[in-house]
Amino acid sequence: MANCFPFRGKKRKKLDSTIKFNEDIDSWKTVIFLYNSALKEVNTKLEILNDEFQHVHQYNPIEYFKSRIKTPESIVKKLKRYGYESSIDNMVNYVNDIAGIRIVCSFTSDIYRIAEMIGKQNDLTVVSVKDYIKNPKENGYKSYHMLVTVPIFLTDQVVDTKVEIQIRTIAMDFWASLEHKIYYKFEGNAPEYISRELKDCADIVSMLDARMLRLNEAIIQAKKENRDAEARRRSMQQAGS
Ligand code: 0O2
Repeated sequence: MANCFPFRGKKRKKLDSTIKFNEDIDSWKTVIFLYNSALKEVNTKLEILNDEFQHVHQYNPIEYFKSRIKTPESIVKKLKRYGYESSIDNMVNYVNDIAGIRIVCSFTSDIYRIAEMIGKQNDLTVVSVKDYIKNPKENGYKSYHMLVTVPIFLTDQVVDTKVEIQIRTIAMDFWASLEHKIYYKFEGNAPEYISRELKDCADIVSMLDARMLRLNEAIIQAKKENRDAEARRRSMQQAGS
């Protein structure tokens, strides 16, 4: 799909080759500039998609979304964990979530709706998907991750830049945010009973999500029945007058 995109004669490059080219100047700044630009592009797309959805269906699938650039410390930690030296080349090639966007929505069904809308954007390339909702992690973590690339149009070239999009419900986000803090407090070595408690909480969160989804479906159905009953009442009134 990437090759179909029109780049008006500009050379299309991957981020690592751009960095080599700029190594003498200020490669760190160049990289961060590209990731920031990629976040701006995807943020705008999400705003437009959400507004359009509201306009067409009178419903916002996205509660809110936020973006961030990974801190240098966190990048170095991840490279170390993967067994790579800390270099700009390695960070661009092996750390996929330097530019990250987290989308929080109300219901699990919204997650797949949003993922589908993102997948249909012609100028985004979906590189990979990790569905931790269908396949939760052992600790109970649930979320839908999409790794996409977005073309950044510079004056003389187009650079495909990676953005990791995480999509989850409010309840999943609540659990993940607390688990993240606890994980960092124990640097990954939380006592067994704490991990067990966290997993129990993840199960409660999943149950809550399922109940809220069923409740929402029941509300939609009840509203539809009310509308239908009102329409029948009106047409009987008209027939009688
Ligand atoms: P931070 O501080 O949030 O940035 P990959 O190289 O992409 O195959 P990676 O990066 O582990 O391997 O991929 P994955 O599984 O997509 O995880 C990326 C991010 O998802 C993490 O980034 C977290 O934000 C989130 N995440 C993944 N697993 C968990 C989990 O068990 N608990 C919580 N709370 N979040 C999780 P970082 O760099 O770990 O952290």
